[in-house]
Amino acid sequence: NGTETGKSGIAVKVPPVAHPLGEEASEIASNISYHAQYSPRFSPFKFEPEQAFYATAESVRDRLIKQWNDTYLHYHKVNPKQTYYLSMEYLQGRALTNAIGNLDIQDAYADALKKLGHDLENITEQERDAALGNGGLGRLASCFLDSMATLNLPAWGYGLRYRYGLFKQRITKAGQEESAENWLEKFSPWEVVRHDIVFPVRFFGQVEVHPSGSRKWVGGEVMQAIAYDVPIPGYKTKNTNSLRLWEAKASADDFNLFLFNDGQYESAAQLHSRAQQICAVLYPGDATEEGKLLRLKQQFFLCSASLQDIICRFKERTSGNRELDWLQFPTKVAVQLNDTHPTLAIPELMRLLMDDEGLGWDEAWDITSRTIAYTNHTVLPEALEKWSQPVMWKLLPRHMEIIQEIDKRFIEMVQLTNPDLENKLSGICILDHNPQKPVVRMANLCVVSSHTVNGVAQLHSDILKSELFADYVSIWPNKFQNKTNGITPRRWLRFCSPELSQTITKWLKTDKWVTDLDLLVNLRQFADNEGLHAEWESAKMANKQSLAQYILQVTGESIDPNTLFDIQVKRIHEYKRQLLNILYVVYRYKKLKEMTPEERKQTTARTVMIGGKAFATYTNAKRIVKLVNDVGSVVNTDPEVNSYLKVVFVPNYNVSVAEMLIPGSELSQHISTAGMEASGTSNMKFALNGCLIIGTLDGANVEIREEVGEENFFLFGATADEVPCLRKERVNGLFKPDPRFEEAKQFIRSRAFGSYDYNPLLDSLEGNSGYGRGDYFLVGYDFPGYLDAQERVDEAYKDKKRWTRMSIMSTAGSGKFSSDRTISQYAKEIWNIEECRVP
Ligand code: B1N
Repeated sequence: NGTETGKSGIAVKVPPVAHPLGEEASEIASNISYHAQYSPRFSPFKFEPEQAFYATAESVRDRLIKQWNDTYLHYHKVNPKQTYYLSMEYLQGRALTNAIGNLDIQDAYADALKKLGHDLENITEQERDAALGNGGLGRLASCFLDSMATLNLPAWGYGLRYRYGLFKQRITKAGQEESAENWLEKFSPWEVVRHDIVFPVRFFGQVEVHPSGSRKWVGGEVMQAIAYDVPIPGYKTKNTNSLRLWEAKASADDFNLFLFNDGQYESAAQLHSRAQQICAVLYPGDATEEGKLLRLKQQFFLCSASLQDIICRFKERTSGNRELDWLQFPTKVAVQLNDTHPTLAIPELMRLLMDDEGLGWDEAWDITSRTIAYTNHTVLPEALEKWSQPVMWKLLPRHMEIIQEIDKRFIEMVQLTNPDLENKLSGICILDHNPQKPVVRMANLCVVSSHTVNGVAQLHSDILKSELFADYVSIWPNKFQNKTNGITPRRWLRFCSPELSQTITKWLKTDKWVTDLDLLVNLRQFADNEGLHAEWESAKMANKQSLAQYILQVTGESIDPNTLFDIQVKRIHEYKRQLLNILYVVYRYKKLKEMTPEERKQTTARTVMIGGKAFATYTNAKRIVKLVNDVGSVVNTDPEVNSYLKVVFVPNYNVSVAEMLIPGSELSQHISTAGMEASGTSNMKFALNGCLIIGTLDGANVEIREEVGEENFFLFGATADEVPCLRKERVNGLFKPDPRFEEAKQFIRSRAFGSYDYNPLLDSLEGNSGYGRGDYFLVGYDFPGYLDAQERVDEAYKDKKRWTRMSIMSTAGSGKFSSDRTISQYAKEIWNIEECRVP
């Protein structure tokens, strides 16, 4: 099997040359061997899983590069209108399974690796997650890239190549501990550095006025942006798009040899180390002024490099021997801003068009506002970006002039066309001149400058129109749209749950659902079919067993696959109400303790899994993490109860952990205070995998419930339009808490789960005012309804047939939530781009 014993007596792997395999598999095996030997990154003659992973990835990359180059050339030749998705975050996760699956060569790769003494599944687990994002917004960007390639759309992503991704989470006695996620520690086999794609990006400096009246930004500090490209293959298509990630470097002449030879090593390389700071980490802490400035620099760096590149490509593709027609720009380029984080693309495009290309204001404004569109992802006031005017003047003086001018013209326009809005102007204009804290309101700049603004689920888009952006609707009634989020069915069903996928394909008699997810509705006709039930249950059980295996491995806790697997995984945030979940677990535990052994046997045994990262400085979120772990320590070691209830905190939740959890889930919790979760996307992944949802009428839950049927959704809680009134009632002391809610809190206060002081956390659910106090998130109000919904869950689970039917109906109703549907709608209704298939 290619193993020889070397002189040292150490077994070394010598990859074989010829294989008794199918032609494709043997070609693959020799290609993997070739990379192991001739793309050396490790000591020779080592071919352990890690080396096998890198060699396999490089071999897959070889195949991708051919079609990647073809795609580039094809787009260049056809010159279609192209979309550029600007995002500060991408949560790509692992790429190997996805690439092999999209290329449709799983079997050949599995065979080839077997011959080389390895197991494909085991090899794929060697890959580090690319975690260049925080949560839903970053993962959405990655799902979108997958759909854009699968739909053969000319569309690229632009982002930053962070050296350290989202922190790694470890759970200790003290709770969550963070450490740097060094995903590039070895190297990434997927990125290709383009040494010829380099653009200068300026910071600070001043504006120079020429006698002609034209203005130019000069001086300051200039960094170089260098492109790292990642291939984005589509599913069973040649089209392979690019995710272009920028890295900052100083130019060679910025190294001061004179200072260095004088022994002043740090000063000599000062610009180099400042350049390294820019892409060092995802979301630098913004508690300090330095942190805020660095984040702003990152945002501008992304915008400036990307737009220079886009303009360059426009010139290359369009001009030929004709003279450039700038008015064609919006017919060739669509730029989508993923939230306000890349807002500086607006003044930067204006600047490039006016100061570098010599266009006038009106022309530049026309081009910019026809090119750019903006997606809003949140209505939470603390997440709406506002940048200090003095900081912006210092870092980006020319952009501030432009923003001022946009604001001035907007105000004049409103006064002329909508005089009735005069008293609203101070709220909708861009610059807030509050003398205490003058700021630039980025969302306002986006709305004013974009041709289209969209929310990410119907309810969220309605709230944007009726509340956050209400005053703009009377100015531009047609600017606002909804684009309900979606998820890629490849990663989130086809590849993460091969067993269930096979069952679906067998019963639908086609695998076309992988790219046409609406076909899943055809499962409905078999919802009561015993044959399907048996296969469905066995696929879910296999996934539950793998999940139990995984939990044992990462937590040491053994969980029983015959219990109800109940999961809540997402960033820890008070509005997502993990606290509601754990308070109910505490209540359930207390009731179990009070029961007789006979009574306990009548209950539905559950394993509650909760996972997610808390922002490092978010105290209450970290307290919630600690509480879940403390409750787990007590419940799981209580022999009276632990066969009926277990509580597990799943550490370091990320994309690849999600791929393990979601297929094994039966119930998942999406229980945010109504009106606060813009959409949610894990709700879609769970539903697609036949997991039932217990949830509120928030974000995309509303649409999921419509699609899967209300009888297949465990609904509870206040609605978004009731929330403001309920908050007022609390403030006025009109709220009477349910005794069961008091009982649960009291049980924790009694130190039943250890000596840690949870009073401050529980106090946030009491009192009567303030954000985060006075139970702003209405945990107390929704508690009784939640208990009731949980009882309905227990009842339903006791009837296995009924549960399996609900599970099938859940998958069958998930077709709408394919990101292919979402992206087709963006393409038609916002970007105006068409398929450009590589022949
Ligand atoms: O975007 C997701 C939605 O499904 C979620 O409901 C929403 O919460 C999420 C500042 C954000 N909104 N805002 C952010 C991310 C990073 C940051 O620095 C805000 N993330 C969301 C996809 O639409």
